[in-house]
Amino acid sequence: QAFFKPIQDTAPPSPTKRHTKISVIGVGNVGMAIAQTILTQDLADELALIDAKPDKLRGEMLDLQHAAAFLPRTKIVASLDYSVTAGSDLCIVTAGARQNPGESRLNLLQRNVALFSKIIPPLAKYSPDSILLIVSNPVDVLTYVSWKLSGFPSNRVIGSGTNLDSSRFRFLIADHLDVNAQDVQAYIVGEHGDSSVALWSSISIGGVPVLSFLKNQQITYEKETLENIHKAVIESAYEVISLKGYTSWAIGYSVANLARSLLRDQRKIHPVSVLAKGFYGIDGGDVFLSLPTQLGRGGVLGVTNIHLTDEEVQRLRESANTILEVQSQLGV
Ligand code: 6V0
Repeated sequence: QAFFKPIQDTAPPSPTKRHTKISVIGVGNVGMAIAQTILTQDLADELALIDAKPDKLRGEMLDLQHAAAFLPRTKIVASLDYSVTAGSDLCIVTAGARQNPGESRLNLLQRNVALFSKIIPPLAKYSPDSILLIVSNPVDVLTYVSWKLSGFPSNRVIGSGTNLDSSRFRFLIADHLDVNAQDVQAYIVGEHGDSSVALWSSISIGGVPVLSFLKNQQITYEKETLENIHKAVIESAYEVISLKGYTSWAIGYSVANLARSLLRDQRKIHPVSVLAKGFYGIDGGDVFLSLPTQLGRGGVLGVTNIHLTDEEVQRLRESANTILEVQSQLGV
């Protein structure tokens, strides 16, 4: 029932072009912001959606499909059944209980671990070569849980971690100094949450290291100003949630940016949650937390070895211990 009639001697389609497939698990505020950013940025040939609520799932699928006339061509499918995710290159997990106003991320844990034991095994079964990208909170512990449940090598299990915190950080520094956030190199590492660590020593703008520049110019930079910026980053999520009920746009862009680095082999450095054992003196056990990591088609390509001050190393280890302590109560 071809609409067009082929011209004479048409060769069969070449099988060489790779078909890129992304699955998004959970079509809530976060999953849909990610899905729509993936579509507008033309990152996949096929997008599969999964959720536990059939009406919501079908409604969201149709709503996205109806935008086809305005978007790069992407096949959009949705189902309650995980077979729809088969052959994914990247599985992004956003399903979960939502963080309530004032609720700490760690409180969400027990609810979400039970849920993940139903989500990760079928994903791993249908897409055994995929990269898992975990977004649900508490993201570091759930990335560890996903690593255990999937049996995947650790280079293919990544948490979105402090990628979002770092972009909030870059925005606030840029705003404070009136520069473009894209010119600000700055990392927040460690736990995505209250014990995250701001790496002040490595901040640079347009290649100029900020702290040593200020010292050379004998500008006294009040430590308090710096700490307030980090505090504002930590409070950002709570503030947005208390104002609009959830966060969505920034996490949507930040996860689509990770998807691009992974699937398009960008080899860019992102602060994301990876198996951190053995780095920066973290040796207390298997723990996932965010470190500046190079991402490409193979997943985690490596962790960068940036210089940290003694205080930053100390804080990073404390961040690791906070997560390990929670993990020890899980029995996963
Ligand atoms: P939401 O809008 O409540 O969406 C969650 C979705 O998951 C809903 O559509 C549910 O129906 C679905 N769901 C629940 N159980 C299942 C299941 N077993 N299988 C499939 N789907 C299921 O929440 P929202 O989208 O706002 O947040 C999702 C998660 O992302 C939460 O855990 C947030 O805390 C987390 N975030 C993580 C961020 C990060 O930087 N890592 C940032 C923002 C939010």
